[in-house]
Amino acid sequence: MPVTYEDLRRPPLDNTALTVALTGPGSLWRQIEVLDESPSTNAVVVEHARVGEAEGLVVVAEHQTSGRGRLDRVWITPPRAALTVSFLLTPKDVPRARWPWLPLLAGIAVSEAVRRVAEVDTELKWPNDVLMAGRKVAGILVERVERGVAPAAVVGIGLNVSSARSELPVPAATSLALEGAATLDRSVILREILRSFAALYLQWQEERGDPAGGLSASYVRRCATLGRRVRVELPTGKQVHGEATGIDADGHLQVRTANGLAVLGAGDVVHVH
Ligand code: BT5
Repeated sequence: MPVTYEDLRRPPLDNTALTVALTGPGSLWRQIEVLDESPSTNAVVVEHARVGEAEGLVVVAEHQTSGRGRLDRVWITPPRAALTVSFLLTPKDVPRARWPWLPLLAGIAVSEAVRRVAEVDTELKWPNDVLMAGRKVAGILVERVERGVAPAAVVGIGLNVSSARSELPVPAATSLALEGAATLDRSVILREILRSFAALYLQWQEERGDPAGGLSASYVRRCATLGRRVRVELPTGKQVHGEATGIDADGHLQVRTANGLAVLGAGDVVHVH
């Protein structure tokens, strides 16, 4: 295949280098697998989870051909222009009711990582969007796999890295390149996201899922949804209007409405201006 300018700007990920950097004694991450192409890294890791794979598997795709969003929506990224990664967790010490914190922890990890290595600020939109200048730079999808005694969670992150405006699927999307990031090195960014997530996850497990120990404050500080007037479109099709006032211990969004406090576990939030 001819080497084009595009290829040079978008070098492949090095599976061995990532493995050396991220796995080893004491690390949450046991195995890193970089696939050239995959329909969906979440689908791959869900399959592994179903057959009993242990915590700490990370699957990254250079190109995802049927990336999943929530509620049957799609996630579209060009080859090597984005990070598309999923990992397997089995949170043993955290009650199930607290698992909705997982996408929030992933959002904090992405935000911390891009701040540290790409030197840019992001805002989180509850529950699963990472925004830059009001546009979505990353999306998070957490799926739960029931498997007897040790249910698993698959956390998927899609982060637009070098995508040009014309390569983004919707006008409300952006990429690190478009927002002036200091690095577009996917390997560096991925390592930092995984390290950051592992530290947050360890703390969350140690605190048995109670976010009051500092995780809640970390999320709230970065969350653009709180204090805003919002319209939340629920999976049932209903809408809730009001002011987003807080996130509870289960990761649910609290909205003060004309009819009292609504506590929401899922939904699409629109920040109303
Ligand atoms: C999400 O869903 O934001 C979750 C996206 C998770 C993607 C990762 S990639 C690795 C792993 N493997 C997978 O198969 N999935 C995960 P949701 O909130 O439903 O947003 C989906 C909507 O975002 C779409 O309907 C589009 O409007 C928009 N969208 C699609 N591709 C996008 C992109 N590259 N950048 C920004 N927005 C996008």
